[in-house]
Amino acid sequence: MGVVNVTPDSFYDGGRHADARTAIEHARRLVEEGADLLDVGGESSRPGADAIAPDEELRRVLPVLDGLREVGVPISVDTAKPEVMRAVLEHGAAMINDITALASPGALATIARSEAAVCLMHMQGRPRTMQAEPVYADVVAEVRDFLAARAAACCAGGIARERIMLDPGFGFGKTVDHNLALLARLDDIAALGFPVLAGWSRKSSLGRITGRPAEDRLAGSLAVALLAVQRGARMVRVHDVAATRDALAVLAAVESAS
Ligand code: HH2
Repeated sequence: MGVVNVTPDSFYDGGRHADARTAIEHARRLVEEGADLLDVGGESSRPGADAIAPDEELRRVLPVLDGLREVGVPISVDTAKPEVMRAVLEHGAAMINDITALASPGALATIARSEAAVCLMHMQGRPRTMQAEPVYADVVAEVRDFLAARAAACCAGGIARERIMLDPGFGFGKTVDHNLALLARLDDIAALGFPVLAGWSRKSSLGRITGRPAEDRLAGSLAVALLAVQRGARMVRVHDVAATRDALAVLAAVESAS
């Protein structure tokens, strides 16, 4: 899953493709590099980020969706707002990636009425304050139980199992130790029986581990992509598609030899 942030303030690529034309060019490049799916986002969810109005989010995202109709891969939209979901589904989005796991009133029903896929992500708190002091008794069990409950609510609300994927939400209300515990035991989340998405690309936990700024976290991001797939992730959400594909091709070659 290649990341296309149409924002001025995303933590890594904020402002790099904030207008529709450059975002579309960037998205096409990610597809040429081998992305199977694109995740278009109009609102940053980095720690400390303020929410934006639905109108502004749509102003950013809709022209990009319209420009990507013929891009050849499905488009996911990263949003938590039902009014944004409704509009992007009409503009061809095939999946909604919701960092709040369809918590907003009306969000679940909106997806149930559509044929779209949905990614349900775990987050403790909200982006403005989530990194202040995240606390868990058992992070893996709590995240697993939350995702299981949200998936069950979606199924009960009319969203077929096959349309659902789960994401533990690395970096969303989690310390480095929480993120590492979730990565080490990602197979516990995969055991719920839904495809798992993992998003570590260039995140600050990698900065804590390697001492490097976001621009220099490619090697760390590739290492985590491999580890996540080895532990059961079916999809990785990344900024660097070509390099990630190469790393995963090596992993696949080794696994088919063993
Ligand atoms: N991470 C980010 C945003 N959306 N969605 C899912 N499902 N999983 C993630 O790990 C995830 C996500 C944050 O990364 P990015 O989009 O690059 O930054 P920003 O939120 O600052 O736009």
